[in-house]
Amino acid sequence: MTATYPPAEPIWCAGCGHFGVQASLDRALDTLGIPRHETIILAGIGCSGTIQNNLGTYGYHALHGRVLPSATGVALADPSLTVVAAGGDGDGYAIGMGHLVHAFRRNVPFTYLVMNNAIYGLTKGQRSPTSPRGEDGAAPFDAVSMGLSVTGTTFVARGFTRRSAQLDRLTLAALEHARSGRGFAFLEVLSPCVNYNDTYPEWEAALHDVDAEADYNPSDRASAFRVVAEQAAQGRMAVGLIYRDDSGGSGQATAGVMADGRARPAAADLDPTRHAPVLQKLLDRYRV
Ligand SMILES: Cc1ncc(C[n+]2csc(CCOP(=O)(O)OP(=O)(O)O)c2C)c(N)n1
Ligand code: SF4
Ligand SMILES: [Mg+2]
Repeated sequence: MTATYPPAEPIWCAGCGHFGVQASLDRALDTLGIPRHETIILAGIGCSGTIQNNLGTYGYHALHGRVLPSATGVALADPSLTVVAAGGDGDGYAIGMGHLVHAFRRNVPFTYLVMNNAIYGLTKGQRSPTSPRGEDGAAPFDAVSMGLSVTGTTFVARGFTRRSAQLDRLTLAALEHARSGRGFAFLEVLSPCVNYNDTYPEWEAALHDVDAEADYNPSDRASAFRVVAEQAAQGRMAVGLIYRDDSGGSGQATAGVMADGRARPAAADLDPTRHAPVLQKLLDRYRV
């Protein structure tokens, strides 16, 4: 028997930025004609970690900070699916930070949407790694700079929920990058928490839009890094399509082959029953 579930109503506070992220993702799936039953959203823990209930796709609620290894497994096991990982700055940049570095390195093709509100929203407003320098003296973490610094990174973008037209374009570009097999598409969305950290006005004033720069070249990693660093030194944040490497193969999604021509791990290799005899042999060593 097959059970289907109607999309849930979002549980977010009125005015929460996460509505904008969801709306852009909803529109991007429609624009690209991606059926909901061929899409899976895996989400972390937090207010952001409920988006997977709302769009009529498959959904998976990962352990706190573990959305990226879960999404990596799904993307490798079934390359025909559109795989979207989603979560907050707390989930992705604190407990989940180690996985983010390796997701950039491995460049497995799926999209990662981080709803950055510089706070732990669900647990009522504790500081997160992107909170401004506070009493503890810790500097805020910038995932865009980190992503640019990892060899193997192929897509880095940042949007703002209040700039919905740009966010629509970036979400589309991220999905297309991942779905064409080019690799891991990282899109951080500045998504204010109106309840505990209403940053709408200050972020609006601090943005530097690289998409509006006539001579900005998103395929030039070194100059992308320089622009992001220069803006950060002035207390500003670069938004837009910051870096995209299109050189990875044909970009055509094929079930068995990655963009660079290497074979994907076959679904059969991931079948646990194939490895049952080996596992049994290992377990037998501990028999008393
Ligand atoms: C292992 C574990 N540690 C801590 C928590 C408590 N907790 C729940 S959500 C959360 C952080 C949420 O912040 P963020 O990822 O930024 O999402 P937001 O609510 O801001 O969208 C934490 C620490 C938990 N659920 N599990
Ligand atoms: S507490 Fe903040 S992050 Fe959570 S739903 Fe409300 S506005 Fe959004
Ligand atoms: Mg948060």
